[in-house]
Amino acid sequence: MKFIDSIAIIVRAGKGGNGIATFKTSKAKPKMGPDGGDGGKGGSVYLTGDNGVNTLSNLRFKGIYAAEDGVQGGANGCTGRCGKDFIITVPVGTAIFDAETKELLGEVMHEDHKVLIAKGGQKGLGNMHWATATHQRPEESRPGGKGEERNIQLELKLVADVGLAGFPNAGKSTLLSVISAAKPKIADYPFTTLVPNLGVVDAGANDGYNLKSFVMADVPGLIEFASEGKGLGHQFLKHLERTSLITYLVDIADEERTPVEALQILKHELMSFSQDLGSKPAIVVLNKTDLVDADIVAKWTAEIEKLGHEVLTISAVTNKGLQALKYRLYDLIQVYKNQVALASDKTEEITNFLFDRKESNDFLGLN
Ligand SMILES: Nc1nc2c(ncn2[C@@H]2O[C@H](COP(=O)(O)OP(=O)(O)OP(=O)(O)O)[C@@H](O)[C@H]2O)c(=O)[nH]1
Ligand SMILES: [Mg+2]
Repeated sequence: MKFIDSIAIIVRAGKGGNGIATFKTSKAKPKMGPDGGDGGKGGSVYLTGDNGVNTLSNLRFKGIYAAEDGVQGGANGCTGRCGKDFIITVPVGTAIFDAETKELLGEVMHEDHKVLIAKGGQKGLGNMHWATATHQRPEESRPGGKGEERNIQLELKLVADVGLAGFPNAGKSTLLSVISAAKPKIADYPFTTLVPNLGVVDAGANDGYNLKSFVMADVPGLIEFASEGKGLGHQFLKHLERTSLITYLVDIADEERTPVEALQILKHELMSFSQDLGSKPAIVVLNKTDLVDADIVAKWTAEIEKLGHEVLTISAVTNKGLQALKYRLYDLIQVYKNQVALASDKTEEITNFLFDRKESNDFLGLN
């Protein structure tokens, strides 16, 4: 399936059903009171998160997503049926922007998280509401309200625990394919990977209860000046932003640059893209150790450690060092998540602010 991580759509909520002005009728008493019923509320449009979906591709077939209108009220005080909501399923991690103002309207944060993006019109009121002792045959009724319509831009940032940052051909896809069930394309030439791949890595049920797993993202290879838009890396660097941990995957046998040079360029690109991304917790993994002697591995491990990085050495092809890597990544993710949990009150506040503001605007009729 084609991978799409940015798409503009129109969402249209249903109009509220009109209230009507009718009167009870009886042959014996022709002048009876009002019985016009209310209309039904218009359906709203929501986005909801689904962990099983990881692209916005299915939204490209249709430009307008419309919920149903509410039905008009009836005589005898009958209320019209409410319009059905329209629910659009998107990947977790989809951010919603107003396409015109670019304002961030909300974000789909987790599975089943439902975000209102176009509120259905209010129901109309029947003439029964206007009846008073001195106004017994009201002709008034209120039409249903208009449903909201918005042009929205959806932007997907994949949610993974670990992101692989490396030059083309470093072995990122190979690594993902040997430690998860993902089957990305692997080849002996640069830029094999054109779209991000996610894989669930099972680090082993070593506490006897919990399955210790995490999600790893293999993104297309980065090159120097990727942060300025060169190569394919730029448009995918944003996917690394949401990961807890960056793994710099470096080809120790690369003839074009030393592991230290490779690491410095990669770090520079991440930092130039965003300071947040560049200062994320990270480890360095030296790959393809099967192609060089042990003293070379020891030398570059020491050089990179001197720069203050934790280093692990692997061979994705011979499986050397993979179990140690899985355990270490799992543990580091837990450390990171605990730190985030401690700071999470603040995060909650920011998210709630976005939704509260939207909801209160709805309530006040400002949207
Ligand atoms: N000898 C050896 N070769 C490896 C190892 N890991 C990967 N390779 C080879 O390196 C080449 C590139 O591997 P990929 O996994 O496609 O590299 P990538 O980083 O995903 O590359 P892009 O998708 O282009 O960014 C393939 O020919 C792999 O077989 C390793 O540990 N040892
Ligand atoms: Mg690849």
